[in-house]
Amino acid sequence: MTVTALMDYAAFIIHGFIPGLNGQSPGTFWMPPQASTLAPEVDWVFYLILWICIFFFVLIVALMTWFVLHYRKREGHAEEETAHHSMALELTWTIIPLILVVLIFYFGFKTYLRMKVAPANALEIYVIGQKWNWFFQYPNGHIDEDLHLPVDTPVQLIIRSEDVTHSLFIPAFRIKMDAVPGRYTRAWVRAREEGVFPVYCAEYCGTQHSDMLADAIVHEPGLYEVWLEKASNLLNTMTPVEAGQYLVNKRCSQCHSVDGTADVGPSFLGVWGREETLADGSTSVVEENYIRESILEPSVKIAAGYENVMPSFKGKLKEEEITAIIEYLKTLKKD
Ligand code: HEC
Ligand SMILES: [Cu+2]
Repeated sequence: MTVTALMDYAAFIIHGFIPGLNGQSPGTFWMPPQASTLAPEVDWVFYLILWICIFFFVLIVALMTWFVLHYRKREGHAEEETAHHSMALELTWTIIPLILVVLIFYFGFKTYLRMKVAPANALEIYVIGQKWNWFFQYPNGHIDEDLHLPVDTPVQLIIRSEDVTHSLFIPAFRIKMDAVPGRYTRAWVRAREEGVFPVYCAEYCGTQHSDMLADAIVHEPGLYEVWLEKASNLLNTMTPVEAGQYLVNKRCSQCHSVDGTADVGPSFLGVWGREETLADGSTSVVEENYIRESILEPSVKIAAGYENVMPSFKGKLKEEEITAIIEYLKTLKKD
């Protein structure tokens, strides 16, 4: 590593300590980009607390070290009388921290309120957490695996879970909100810049938790509508086999491979027409109805050797989409 590279690296790290410097930046060593209007505010409170902590850490450790050295027990030094009470000191170290915590509360609460209350005209998008995928449902009913949103527009996310507790985490937007079964939670965002930002699940929700990823895609003005129109009519622009492949890639591939390797679920390679042994010892031929039932009511027939962990896609895949998946599975023949 050259000296300049080291210096660039140091500057990158230090840069991350100074609020305000990273306005429209690609992020710092410490922080993701500030892609939402609330991000700079959140970071400001974070840096305020960080700098107060750094200041007192240095002050306290320095004083402590100095006291230990200065007042250590030595030859020829009589033991000193300990002071019992100092009104001035007591007041100082009560009033200064009081002012500091009131300030932290003031800025923290102000930002918290702004995060809680979305503008009334916000675009509403439903977010569904399900082992182990995020789904986003748009106002026209279209369900997608990624969060698409227009730039500079308030978007209200209404979040729920189909199974266990998940947590919608979009670092670039400074959003982290639990998806709790049996209730709705909310978060909102106004994206500042176009781009693609990662979406995570921040609540450990089972074996594939770390694969519960999606993209937040911020579109430039006008292009969100174009995308929504196109995505909603996917089946009109592709052949069923192409659409089926697309859907399997997006929704099934974290559990089902198409190359013969068994994953959480059986591979789709050669699945069509196979005589499947079920957990109760009976057999069933894999044809249209078997696949449709597997997708809508996965716990009715369990393939032997596998756990009953496949989520139901009822309401998440249209009948035409299920047909498209079936058409695609038919093409995955073992040769
Ligand atoms: C969370 C993991 C997971 C996801 C996501 C998932 N599956 Fe499954 N799937 C399984 C498991 C595990 C089994 C075996 C147990 C059972 O039969 O329910 C299975 C079984 C199946 C079967 C029966 C296969 C056989 O050989 O009997 C079909 C068909 C199927 N899944 C289709 C799909 C489709 C289509 C999707 C995407 C729309 C999908 N699955 C998404 C886990 C998953
Ligand atoms: Cu999760």
